Amino acid sequence: MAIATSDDALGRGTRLAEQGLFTEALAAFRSLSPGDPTAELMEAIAQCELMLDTASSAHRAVEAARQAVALAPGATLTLPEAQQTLARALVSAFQLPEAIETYKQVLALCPGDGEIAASASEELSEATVALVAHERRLATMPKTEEAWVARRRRLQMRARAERRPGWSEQDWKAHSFARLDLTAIFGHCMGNITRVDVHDEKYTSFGKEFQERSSPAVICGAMDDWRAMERWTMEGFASDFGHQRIICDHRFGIRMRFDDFRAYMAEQDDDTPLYLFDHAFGEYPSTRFLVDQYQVPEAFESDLLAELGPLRPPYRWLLLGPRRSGSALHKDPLGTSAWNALVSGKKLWVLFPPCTPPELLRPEVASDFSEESASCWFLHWWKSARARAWPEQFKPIEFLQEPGEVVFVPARWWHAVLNLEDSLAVTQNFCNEWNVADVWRCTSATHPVLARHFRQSLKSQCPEARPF
Ligand SMILES: O=C(O)CCC(=O)C(=O)O
Ligand SMILES: [Fe+2]
Repeated sequence: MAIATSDDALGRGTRLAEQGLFTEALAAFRSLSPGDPTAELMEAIAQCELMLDTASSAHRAVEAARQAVALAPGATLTLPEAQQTLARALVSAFQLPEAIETYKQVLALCPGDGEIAASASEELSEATVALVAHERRLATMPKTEEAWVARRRRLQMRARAERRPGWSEQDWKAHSFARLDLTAIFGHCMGNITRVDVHDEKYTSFGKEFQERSSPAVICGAMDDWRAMERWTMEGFASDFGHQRIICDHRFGIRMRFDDFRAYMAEQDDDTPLYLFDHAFGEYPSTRFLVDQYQVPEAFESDLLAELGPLRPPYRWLLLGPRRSGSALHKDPLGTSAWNALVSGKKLWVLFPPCTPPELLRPEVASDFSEESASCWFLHWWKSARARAWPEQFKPIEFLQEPGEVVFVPARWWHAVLNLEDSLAVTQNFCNEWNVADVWRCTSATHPVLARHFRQSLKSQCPEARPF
């Protein structure tokens, strides 16, 4: 049996880091650090933490870099190199005066025009500019707790006004939904969805059984190994990217700092609260690590739209919403299917077959409820409509989604979702061999430019799939 040596772990960590798998690389490096904290190892840890680029990883990078400096010079690491990593970590952690001091030490250690001196002096100028900007920003920040609360309140009001421009403060609470116990109202639902465990034989034919037949299903067990399941918490997010402005609702151009949205979630008692739908979380430097903390379930790995690269319309969203928020009745865009994985909370889902006439899916007579409010649809209509004798071909599917469960929504199915508890989920829309005809039909009808690129990419990717 091979015995793992520290060299193995170091080599494995380095390889993982080279592939961009910084969290995994850190796990390999950290397995060594208590016993053998060499300067090189602490430097490697600091650099990986810096690549993660979150607030908490910046602080861990500072700590590791300080140790590297204390241990330097190592066999392959010089003191100026270790100091420079420390200075970079201090910049990331916004400890700018200390970073500037450290850059000056680097320059004192290696005067001249070597590579380190050149980059350190450039970074020193950047840090000096950043310090001025930071101090200017600090000067405009509220000075007291009260001023912070007032600022937050102002931002929340602005976001709500952008979302529903005509609504007064009373309109947001007109139905007093906040007083209702949603779980008591909807806890006993039809529950008529098929559940498939990834360990069951049935999962091996999920494509033929569910995707080809366009049958919704819930997949269990696909999220068991997701790091998201333990790491995605409100506290963790706040410490990693509380300052990050995220997209709350791109249709209305609403953006908010994560911390402000978190405070809104905790404080609000709106009937139909704001719901965070961010499709750029894979791109902001401070949140892109989230993409490595979940895996696309095996049944949905193939994605014919992936080849479109930057031309691809938004396709993955981080969903965070307080109880009573949700998605009003809709079909997903461009004939795509979707998977929706719940990390925490509870969601109530209702789905109707694609051919269900839309007029069957809302009140017959005009009522004062807002069309695109999920809570109004559920509480003013679905609560009683669910008891109807539904024609067999339009029979709805209604169920509760629990954490760890992935919902499969086939192309063109109507669906509405209500968060019964504060809920955090990730969802992706996709196109594979089972729904490529739907995607082609929708795309070519409404997005000619995209359709042209899609056609080209389909021809080269899978010449056998010819929906056109
Ligand atoms: O609110 C939800 O979880 C459902 C989201 C959804 O249906 C969508 O993004 O298309
Ligand atoms: Fe949807």
